[in-house]
Amino acid sequence: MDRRGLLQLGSMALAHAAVPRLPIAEWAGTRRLSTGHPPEDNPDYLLRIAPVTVELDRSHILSTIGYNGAAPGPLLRMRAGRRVRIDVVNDTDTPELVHWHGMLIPPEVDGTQEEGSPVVPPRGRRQFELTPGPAGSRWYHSHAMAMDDLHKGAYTGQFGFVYVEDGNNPGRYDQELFLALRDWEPFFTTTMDDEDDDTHHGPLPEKPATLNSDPDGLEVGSNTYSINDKALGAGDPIRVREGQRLLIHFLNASAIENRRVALAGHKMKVIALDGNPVPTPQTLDSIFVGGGERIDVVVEMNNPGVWILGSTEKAIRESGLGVIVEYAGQHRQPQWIDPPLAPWDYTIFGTANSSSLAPQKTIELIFEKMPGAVGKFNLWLVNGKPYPHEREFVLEQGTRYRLVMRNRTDDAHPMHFHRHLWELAEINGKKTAGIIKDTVVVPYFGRVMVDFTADQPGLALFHCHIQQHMDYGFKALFRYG
Ligand SMILES: [Cu+2]
Repeated sequence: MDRRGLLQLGSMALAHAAVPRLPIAEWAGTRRLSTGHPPEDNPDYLLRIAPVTVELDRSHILSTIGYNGAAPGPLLRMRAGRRVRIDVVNDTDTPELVHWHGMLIPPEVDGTQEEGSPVVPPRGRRQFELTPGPAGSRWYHSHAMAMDDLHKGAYTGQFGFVYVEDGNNPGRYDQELFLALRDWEPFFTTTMDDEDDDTHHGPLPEKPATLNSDPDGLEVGSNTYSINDKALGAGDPIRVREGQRLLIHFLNASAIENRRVALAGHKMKVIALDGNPVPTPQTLDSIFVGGGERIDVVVEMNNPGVWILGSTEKAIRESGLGVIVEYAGQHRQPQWIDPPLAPWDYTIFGTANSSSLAPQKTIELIFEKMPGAVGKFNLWLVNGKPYPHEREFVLEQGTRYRLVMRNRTDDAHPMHFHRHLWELAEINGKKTAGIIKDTVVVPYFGRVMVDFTADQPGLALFHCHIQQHMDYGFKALFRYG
């Protein structure tokens, strides 16, 4: 390791020591030059991909691949519009890709093989240069294919937050927390204990008249969970005082499942979805976070006690997906209270009319599952076939499109579009506007419409954010004509 590497790791370790509970380390900041471009070969950030151990609790220490010696990796704070150089060092034996989720950046640095981004070679190093934006909660993660290897891609600890600042304060708050929901030690299973029912509201507009009765292939499950790198009860609690306001940035960094979480004894005011402020903030008992999605909430600490923030599912919460929130001077057992569970409905955060152009063209996207069609696994189809598609999805520069996503499967899928932002238009027949997202959960047998302007030339990947679904066909490449 060169001297600079040692310095960077040294400052990172200090930052970790100062904030033990949260893997937050703005460690490259001290090295950033105050004006102009850094000279060539002088990165603003360095990410080192290498084996890490994660101590979920004292008796549960696991081995995975992570960034800079930890999982999650460091919180990277960037300035919207200020160009940065990022060096990625790959200390593993397999090629890697770092994807910058939610950023409007060119395909060469977006971090997917499908779009032609270069890999970081095994035992190699590569520099990426990008202009972060838009402002808000973004994240970075491995975009490597895993297929049937549950020690690769998004199953590993290769994920972390990027917060892109633009100088606008998202409201007054006393503490800012970044909480990533995670599962670990994935395995193949036929029984999925998921929370997809939460996305069901009312009709099932895309339910086929006859259902495929072939037995399902193996999917991926987990019994081990955490928030950031700690299981519920391990690590330090989140310490608060009565009267404080917490700003919490949630991320579902799971490769497997959508999640619903709540903070017992409190309501959460949702102010942003996928890092983008919503037109109509709503105060709710719980939130539903699809794989890859982010939700920013503000919580008024107005109910002194010791509480659990975690999964609304008992088994999942008690297997680690939670964290204790402790008011100053309170010393009782952490309490959980089941919140009333209303169906998750994106449209309540919207407004009546879009300020953007009406869509000029419509693209239909039909999702289907072929149970057990690839050996032990299911095959996933977009418009009748798995990836790759040839020239089905060709965009005209400047045109505003409507995507109509018809989910003819019995799973909810968090669909993600790279390098573009969607405006939600309709969820299962309910119209909305003004909600800007890069990932949207399409309910099972449900229909979601989103609009976007084709203003980011180059290849753009569209896919389900559940790693196994993506690997087995559930993706499509959009190109510009
Ligand atoms: Cu999926």
